[in-house]
Amino acid sequence: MKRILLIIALFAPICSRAAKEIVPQIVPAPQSIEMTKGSLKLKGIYINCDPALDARTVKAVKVFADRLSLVSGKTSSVASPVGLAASVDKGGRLSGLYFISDTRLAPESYELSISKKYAVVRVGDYNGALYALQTLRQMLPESIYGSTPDPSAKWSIPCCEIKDSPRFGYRGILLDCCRHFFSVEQVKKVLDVMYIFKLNRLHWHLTDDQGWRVEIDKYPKLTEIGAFRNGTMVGRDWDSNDGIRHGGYYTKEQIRDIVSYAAERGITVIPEIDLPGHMLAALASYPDLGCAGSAPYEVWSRWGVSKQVLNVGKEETMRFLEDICSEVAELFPGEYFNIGGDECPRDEWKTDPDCQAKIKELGLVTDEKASAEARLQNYVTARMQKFLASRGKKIIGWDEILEGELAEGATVMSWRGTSGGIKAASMGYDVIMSPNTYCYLDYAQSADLDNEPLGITRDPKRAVTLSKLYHYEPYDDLPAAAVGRILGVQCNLWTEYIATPEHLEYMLLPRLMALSEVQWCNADNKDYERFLSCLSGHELPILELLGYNYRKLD
Ligand code: TNX
Repeated sequence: MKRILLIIALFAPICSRAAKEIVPQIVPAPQSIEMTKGSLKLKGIYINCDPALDARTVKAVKVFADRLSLVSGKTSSVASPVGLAASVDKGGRLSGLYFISDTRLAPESYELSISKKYAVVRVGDYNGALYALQTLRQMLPESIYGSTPDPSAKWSIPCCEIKDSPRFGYRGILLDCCRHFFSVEQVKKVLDVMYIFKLNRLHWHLTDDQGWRVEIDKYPKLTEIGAFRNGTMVGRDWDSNDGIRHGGYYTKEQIRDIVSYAAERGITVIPEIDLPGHMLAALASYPDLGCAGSAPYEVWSRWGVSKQVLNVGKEETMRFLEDICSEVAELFPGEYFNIGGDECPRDEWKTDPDCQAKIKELGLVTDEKASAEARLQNYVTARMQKFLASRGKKIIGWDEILEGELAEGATVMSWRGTSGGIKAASMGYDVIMSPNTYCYLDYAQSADLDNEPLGITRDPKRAVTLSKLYHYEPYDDLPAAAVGRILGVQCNLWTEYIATPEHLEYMLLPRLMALSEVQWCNADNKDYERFLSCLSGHELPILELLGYNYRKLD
């Protein structure tokens, strides 16, 4: 007996290490994964596509097969639409990979059944297929992400059964290209890394006080004038200006290119035209749309909230907004349109004759619930909501749109902590949780601010560490009846202090991976230790290979 115990004691560490080694390091962790014995070779194989799969899916499978052939040094080919009979070994047995359309599966979900001879991949829809491919990639050696042949690597995947689907349908990142402009290539690089970690919404912040970034045919000055600023404040010195002209914008053609690049990766791009505040770049371009006594205007060189605001009492201004949104809506095929609505200073409205006349005309009053000016903003929101509905879009707005009375059917993005989201969900509105307390990627990644790049907040308590973000639970403090209203979670990458691609990636990574588990995994399927070991063992080397800058783990 003693000897048996001794043998067990001697071998247990080896066995558990061996067992650990074969558990694939997948982020975000699949909902369920059951390991079985052995592995399946993925070198020089046939990948069989069910004829029921659509052309896009087959194309994505081919992209995978081509990359696999390149790096493994042996051709793997896709048989389609020949169907399931295509690939059998000499003994007539199934072999290779079988991609099967299974419409019983929920949107974006997939199942992988991997045995020593073959694997069956069931996919519910296009995104499900993409995510199955991403999971397969993460089960392979890191060099699958590169384009350098690596024939001596172990081109096989462990036998297992995976059933996977996301917790939330909305899994987003906001990218602010206004405070600093980023090239089309850089936006695509962000989309690429979102795709690896199964994010599916890019909230693209395209207009702000510091720059207008989208070409509008009817109002060319928005990009001639509004897309450039004469310098930027330096560090935290509000009265300084580096004197360097900064700016840029995306042509409609570039936007279409980005939208289709994203769609190929299962990502919907949602534009944000931030209104009626954050509009200095537009006012600098069309000063007639401002409030009485407010001019002159210039595209802002500082951060913060400008007091200068659109004159929404004028019908001309409302038509301007509608025309812009109409052109922008045409560029983005998704169902949502973000109209901003945050941090709108309403002081100028208090004294502007047009705004006051509008308040009177609409019979808006100030009472204990809201000011007449807050209600004027509600009127703008409701009007834009109606207009965009006529263009087939639903609106999303920041939680300020809740002040006063919000029209039904709007989705609220909760940024000032979680309370706005909890309130909105309890009132029956759809909500996207994006609290600055957990989800602000412009906040430092450590409380040790001296060793982090200069950022928007100087308070170490507000740091959004990897662990803090990882442990965010969007259902906390939410009444049970409101749970179904949470569409998902988003992190925001504001770029006041982020001017270069390297810094942008440093702020994004690896926090994007922690976010991916908040968005994808059920609460009981999260495990910070497992997550960290995946990062250091597999995911960070992938980022390295792909040439991303990222913050090293503590
Ligand atoms: C608040 S979040 C903003 C942004 C800033 C950000 C800086 C939101 C709706 N408005 O305009 O960039 O804080 O952290």
